[in-house]
Amino acid sequence: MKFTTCPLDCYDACSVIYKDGKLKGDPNHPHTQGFLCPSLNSFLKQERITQARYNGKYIAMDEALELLSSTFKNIQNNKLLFFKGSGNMGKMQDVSNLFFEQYGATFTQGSLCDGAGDAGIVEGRGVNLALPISQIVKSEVVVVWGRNITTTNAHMMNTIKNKTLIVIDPIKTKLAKKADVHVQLKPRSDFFFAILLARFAHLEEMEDFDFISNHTEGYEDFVDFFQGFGIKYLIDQVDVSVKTIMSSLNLMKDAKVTFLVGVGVQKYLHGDGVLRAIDSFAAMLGQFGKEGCGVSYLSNSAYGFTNPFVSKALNVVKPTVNFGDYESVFIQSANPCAQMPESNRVIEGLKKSNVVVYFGLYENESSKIANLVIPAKTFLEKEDIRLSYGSEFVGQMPKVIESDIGISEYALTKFLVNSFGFEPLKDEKEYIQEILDSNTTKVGGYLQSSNYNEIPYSNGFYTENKKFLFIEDIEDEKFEEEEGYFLVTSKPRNSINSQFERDHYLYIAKDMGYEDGECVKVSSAYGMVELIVKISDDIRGDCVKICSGAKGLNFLTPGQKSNEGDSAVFQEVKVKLEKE
Ligand SMILES: Nc1nc2c(c(=O)[nH]1)N[C@H]1C(S)=C(S)[C@@H](COP(=O)(O)OP(=O)(O)OC[C@H]3O[C@@H](n4cnc5c(=O)[nH]c(N)nc54)[C@H](O)[C@@H]3O)O[C@H]1N2
Ligand SMILES: Nc1nc2c(c(=O)[nH]1)N[C@H]1C(S)=C(S)[C@@H](COP(=O)(O)OP(=O)(O)OC[C@H]3O[C@@H](n4cnc5c(=O)[nH]c(N)nc54)[C@H](O)[C@@H]3O)O[C@H]1N2
Ligand code: SF4
Ligand SMILES: [Mo]
Repeated sequence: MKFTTCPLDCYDACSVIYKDGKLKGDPNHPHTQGFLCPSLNSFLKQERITQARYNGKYIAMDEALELLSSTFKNIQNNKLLFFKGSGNMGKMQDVSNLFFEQYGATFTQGSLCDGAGDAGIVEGRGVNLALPISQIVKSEVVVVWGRNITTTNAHMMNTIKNKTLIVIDPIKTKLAKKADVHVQLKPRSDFFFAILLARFAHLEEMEDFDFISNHTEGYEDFVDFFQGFGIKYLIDQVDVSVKTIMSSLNLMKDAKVTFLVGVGVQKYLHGDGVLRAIDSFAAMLGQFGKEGCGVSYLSNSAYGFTNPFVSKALNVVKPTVNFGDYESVFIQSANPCAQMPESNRVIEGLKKSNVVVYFGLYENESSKIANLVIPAKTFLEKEDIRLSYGSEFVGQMPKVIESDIGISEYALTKFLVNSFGFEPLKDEKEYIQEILDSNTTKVGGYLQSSNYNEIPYSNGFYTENKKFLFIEDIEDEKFEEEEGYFLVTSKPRNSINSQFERDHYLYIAKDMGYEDGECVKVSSAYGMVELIVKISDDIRGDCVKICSGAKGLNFLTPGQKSNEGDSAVFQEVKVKLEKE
């Protein structure tokens, strides 16, 4: 029996036992408590790439590595793009930085995921810390805001059991059905909803003036700012009843509230403003730095840890990168042909690049387009460690099995630095130890980030004057007038983005003129895809839902970046439907 940690891009970072060729949950872990989700349960069954190939011809790993090295020796250094995704959250994924930086390759900055919201949090708090599970347990009211806990963060369900629950989501999710109040607002209206809550909280005198005067700055400007929005205007924007708004606010009165916010609220140009408005509402109620309260988003898990792989390379913005500008593109742990926005542009760009290298586990849209395919090792076959963006826990990931298939990121990087005569790598365990030693504490037999030895922000915020800065401005390009359905593109139950069992349906409300099983053409200003309809009782009539990982989905989405945070804005688009 050996212990490891799930490597997948997920809030939970489950503690895992590998025994007799099987993966099982670790029943003793205080947060993840023994069960695994459908994705990790299908990990060992998933067909993987077993052999390297070049232009369709199978080759030995040695040959693949020589080809890689000679390709890189024959191009201009800044014409090599290093593109890394989030197929595996292990810290050793970043060891490749050490080669690509010395080589002079171009890196990407920004995010396809949580970057816009993160930027908004940093503006107000200085550093984006998670709320430890140990604090969420102590809260009385939980507000789940644009996060689909039962699907994407399943182990949180235990933590929030028996608490008063408010869900804010345009979809009636499984959790929304169990909630005390479900605010089924219009997509893209969360900024207005946060402002509405602040307006009503002010009228109801719910402010914590002690907290406001000691720990924040700009409250008066915030009041002026939210009072600048008329109540009727705000209610029209969010499209929910006053009764629903008031019942959610009343539940928060004099309670310890935790807000669990997900990426759903910020896949828009103004995503930073949404998170900052949510934070500002929580701050006026004094819900920071105390027991049992706070706002938790996908946090900066690396805060406080040493990063032996930090890179000062030239960066281009990730969601808008033009692959066609590079002679060679090295894709690691990513499937950009499916997961980047504006697939037409991505695929055209990659076709212009002379040598596309795909370094991954599975065949997908990106491995198909690649010239050189190099199989990776799985998390079970290499040394690693992972942090969690959803909790305080740190997971060790020692090698638990030997395998002849694939190569690890460490071994590939070692080959390249040696082949180029660059500074040699340290032993891989040394890097892992360095990360561990920098910021971990053992609590109840499990490692956690030392940042959480105290309640986050209890000693002040991480801004210059240690105070929280309220929002007082928003840049919000309106697209409401545009015709069509809002595109809600959230996470599927049985896959992690494009890995495992992908969900390819178009979900739409009934009585919209479509039937189950029907094929429809979905189009936007960026492209078109044909999908099969599934009627759902859980969706507002003004939206359709297509899960992340659905084939062709990102032909519909805009290759733009958010106002702040260099993040993708997958939902900044409306779509039209046409019958076949
Ligand atoms: N099973 C599974 N788990 C996963 C993943 C997966 O693919 N599958 N992916 C992982 C990754 S990469 C991430 S980043 C996390 C993300 O996990 P979550 O933060 O849960 O993100 P999403 O599923 O994208 O969206 C969450 C919710 O936001 C709602 N939503 C959409 N638009 C809006 C809006 O405008 N306002 C509001 N209030 N809500 C809105 C959606 O209906 C959905 O219920 O999950 C991780 N966990
Ligand atoms: N429309 C729409 N698009 C989205 C999203 C959305 O909600 N809607 N979500 C966005 C978000 S939040 C995210 S995080 C991105 C995710 O997008 P990606 O980062 O592209 O993630 P995946 O689709 O999971 O593909 C990861 C790849 O990593 C490879 N891999 C897995 N483990 C390893 C390993 O150990 N080593 C190596 N070398 N490779 C490995 C696998 O082969 C897999 O194909 O997608 C974004 N795209
Ligand atoms: S994907 Fe998430 S829920 Fe599933 S096993 Fe991994 S960490 Fe746990
Ligand atoms: Mo993500």
